Amino acid sequence: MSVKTVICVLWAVSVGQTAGSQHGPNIIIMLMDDMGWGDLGVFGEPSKETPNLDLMAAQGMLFPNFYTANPLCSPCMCCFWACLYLSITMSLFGILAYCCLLHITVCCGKTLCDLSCSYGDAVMELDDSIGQILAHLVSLGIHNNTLVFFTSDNGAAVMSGPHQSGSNGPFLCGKETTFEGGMREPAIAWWPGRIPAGTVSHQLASVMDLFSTSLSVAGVLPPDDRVIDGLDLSPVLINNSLLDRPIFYYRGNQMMAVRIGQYKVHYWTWSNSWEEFNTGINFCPGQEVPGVTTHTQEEHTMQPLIFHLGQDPGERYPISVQSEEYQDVHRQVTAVVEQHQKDLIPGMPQLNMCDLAVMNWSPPGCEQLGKCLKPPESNPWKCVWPH
Ligand SMILES: [Ca+2]
Repeated sequence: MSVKTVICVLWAVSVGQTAGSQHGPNIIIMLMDDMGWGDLGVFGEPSKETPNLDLMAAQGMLFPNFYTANPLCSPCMCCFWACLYLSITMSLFGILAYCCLLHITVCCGKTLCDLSCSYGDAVMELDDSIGQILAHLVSLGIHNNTLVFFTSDNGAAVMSGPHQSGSNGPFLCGKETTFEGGMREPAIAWWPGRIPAGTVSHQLASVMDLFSTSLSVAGVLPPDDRVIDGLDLSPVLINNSLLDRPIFYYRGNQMMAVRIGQYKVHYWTWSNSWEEFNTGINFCPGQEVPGVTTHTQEEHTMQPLIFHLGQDPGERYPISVQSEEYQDVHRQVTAVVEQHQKDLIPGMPQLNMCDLAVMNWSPPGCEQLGKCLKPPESNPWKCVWPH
């Protein structure tokens, strides 16, 4: 079986930067595709396949409580494009933006079609590349003026099987779900001389914060004609401050859960449909939790499921609704959710277009196999996504 891992690396590099420059810092954001929290040696991956990322964490700040904005690729990527789009209007910055979609055809040094390699091989290639990028920054002498942030767009796609996907460590389920395995991501910030080396921040943080943070470290004010959901993490990066904030877990337009402090409160639960599950697709293989990893969309609005992620990172043991702890958390989170719903301005969906012409009619290598199909005429229509 071949492994196809896609990495999207977004670079925002200020032009003409040299050591000791008076201009704003360079900012590099590295966004991995489907890499899981548990894939990094520094988070406990036993085969230690990420020495460069582990070194990056040792030289920078590790975020064990970092979240994506959505457990699927595209909505998460949008945060970054929005960030870059606004960034290129900045007068202080010259921006070079590259999106490198690197199908890891290089792993094992062969082409993808006849490739036999594991997810671990792809991770090792990726880790090596990141080591080279950081070393290059040092060799250019611009490392003290460059913020590098590493994270992933969603959790590991555990439905693909143990050798074809990454690890979400102790967390429940994976990609496409709003359980921790789908939304909690590995994250490292690196900026020698500014971010204290070897630090761990327990800040609840989100990929959306990278926009506000990038503006802040560049000395640019955010636009004031809209609500910005991300926080400026620069006090966290520089002073290891802790900012009080909730994390909202969305699947499509539905707010599924909220985290405040160590508590996670599920208003809805869903893994995938029975229909899909019965075809052999399991978003939570070996991790079914009755009443939690449900195959129908279950509403718990009146009596949400509450977990203490510090004591129960796998979301297996809901806190008793009779307990004082439950009542306290429920009271607190209700106020947070009411405020959130009051402030929320729904956006217009922009990713609900389908077009048969852009589907994978001609996968790489199909010519050799004689199995290429001719795509139909482009005829996009508005379609409904189930999540
Ligand atoms: Ca992804």
